[in-house]
Order: sequence, then C-alpha cells, then structure tokens
Amino acid sequence: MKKRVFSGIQPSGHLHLGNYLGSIRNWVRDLDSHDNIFCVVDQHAITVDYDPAVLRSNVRELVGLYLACGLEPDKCCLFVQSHIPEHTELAWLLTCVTPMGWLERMTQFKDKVGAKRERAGTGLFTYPTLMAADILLYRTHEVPVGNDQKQHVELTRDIAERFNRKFGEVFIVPEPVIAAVGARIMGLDDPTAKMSKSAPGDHHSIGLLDDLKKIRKTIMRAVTDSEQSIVFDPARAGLFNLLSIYQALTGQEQAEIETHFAGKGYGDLKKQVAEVVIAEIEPIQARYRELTADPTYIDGVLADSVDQLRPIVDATMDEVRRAMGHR
Ligand code: AQP
Repeated sequence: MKKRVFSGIQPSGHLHLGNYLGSIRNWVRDLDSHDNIFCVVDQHAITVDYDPAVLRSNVRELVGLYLACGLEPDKCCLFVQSHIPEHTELAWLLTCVTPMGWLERMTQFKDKVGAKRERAGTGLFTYPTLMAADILLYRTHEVPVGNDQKQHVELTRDIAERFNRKFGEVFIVPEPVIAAVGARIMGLDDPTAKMSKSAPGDHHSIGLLDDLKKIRKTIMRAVTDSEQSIVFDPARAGLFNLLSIYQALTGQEQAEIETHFAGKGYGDLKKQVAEVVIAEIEPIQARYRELTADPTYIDGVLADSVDQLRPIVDATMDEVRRAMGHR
C-alpha cells in the first residue's frame, strides 16, 4: 500500500517561488510513489482580512497553478477545502480536545498578530486545529510542507495522539516531510524575512505568474552584502538565499556551486540565478495559460476529486462521531 500524502496552500495571495520549492515541486516529484491528496485551503485564508472577490479569483488561480506545475489529476485528488464541509466539523471536534496552551505556543500566530492580538479573529488562533482536521480527516501518513509549517504538523501529531488516548485509535499520527533544500526561501528585498504571499513590497517575492522581466529585475536587485566571495555562509543571508535557490533548481552540491562561482561577482551570480528561475517558471506559465483557457476543465477536476474523497471522509467521520458519543 502506498503512503497517503496530504498537503495544502492558502489562496491568500499569488503563489511564489518559496511555495513552489518548499512544497509543490516535492509533491510533483513524489506523485508516483504516494497516494496523493492536495487541497486549496480557502477556509484558512479567511482568518485574516480579505476580499471575497479576490479570494474567489485566488482559488481558481491556485488550482490552475497546481495543475500547471505538474499535479496531474489522474495521479492525485485536487480539491477546495470549503467544498467538503466535514473539515470544519472535525476542526470543532478537535478544538475541544486541544489545550489553549498548545495553541498559545504557535509561532506563526504570534508572528501574524504582532501587537494586534486583541483585535485578531479567533479563527487565526484556532487555525492549527483546522489544519489538524484537514490532515487527520484523510488518515494521512505524510505531510510535505515548508519549514514554517513544521510546528503545525507537530501539533497535529499531538492532537491525534491525545484524541486516540481519550477515544480509541481513530487517527493515523502523520509525519512532517521537509525538503533538504528550498524549505525556507527568504524575501529578496529582506533576506531575514520568509518569502510570503501576503508580504508587501514589489520586489519581495518571485510570483509564479510574474512577468519574466520583473522576475529578472527582482533578482538583480536582491539585497546581498559588500563582501566578495560566493560561498554558502548562513550568516550572509542574502547571498545564502540566492545560492539556495540556485541549488534547489540545479540539484548541484554546495561545493560544486562554490567552485562554479569562484572568482565571479554578485552580478554574475544574480544573472545565473535569474536564468535558472526563468527556465523553471516559463513552461509553468505556458501550461497555466493552456489549462485555464477552458474554465470548465478546472471545475471538472475539482468535482471529480470531491467524489473520490467522499468515501474516505464518510468513513473517518463515522468513526469519529461514534468515538465521541455523537452516535
Ligand atoms: N518562503 C517559503 N519557503 C519555502 N516554503 C514555503 N512555504 C511558504 N512560504 C515558504 C510553504 O508553502 C506552503 C503553503 O503555505 P500556506 O499557504 O499554507 O501558508 P504560509 O506557510 O503562511 O505561506 P505564505 O506564502 O507565507 O502565505 P501567507 O503570506 O498567506 O502566510 C507550505 O507548505 C509552506 O510551508
């Protein structure tokens, strides 16, 4: 039996190179060896201020990009979270077995609320229990994510174990899977901050659908330092980020890359990073244009997946409701 993989991305903005290298590319690589379920987690995207029309358009763009990046519908289920209402039912049930203290330790919540804690929506605080529900609903074995989501997957494990101790062995306890390279791509305008869909700044991220000239410009303007040598030194955050992107896309070893760039300057490095980024993104953009030319294609893929997932969802929820005394 193949291991089941579940992962998702929020339609909270335009997909960027960090989302691609930290997540989607690894999902595509492992399609044949796993039983695959990928979601557009639109209910997570409403935990912060948002515009419903923009959300609707982001959902379709994200599904189109999932397909364009190589998530072939005959090898995986692709669906939108809000199309399966049991995600929120299970989230509520799990919220009732999750101690407040566990949620208070989540660093993403602290980063996102900053000083505005009193005004933040409760959903932002309980977001990790919805994520636990997403994962546990499908009896997932592995959750491939970028580094920033590792803490949430570990919390999911704790919730599953606590539930199983209290109500019987209902859930599979999932493992986070983090890529060795590309799991934390940083902003090009500020290499101390993670590249994010919702971060401001025209030259912060590389969007998968960005104009290719803009991508080149963003890379050429990337913040580095005033030193000379081109080496993988985590203390030189801007340089390290550019080299990590280059490494993730070429698949070369660090030593090989350092030898390649020995004696060259930052201008050369940036040009070559731009080349490998564009070589990866250009065909994705072309496929995206083809796939989205017929909007009914996406609707068909989403509806088929919901049909395929229905028996798994029904079986899990039946067991959960019985275990908790609702049946
Ligand atoms: N900078 C990154 N480098 C590598 N992986 C990343 N991921 C996100 N940013 C990077 C991974 O992409 C997946 C999707 O994440 P998400 O949409 O659920 O939320 P996020 O982690 O909060 O992503 P963003 O892009 O930063 O969105 P916003 O700005 O809305 O919060 C996850 O696997 C994540 O680890």
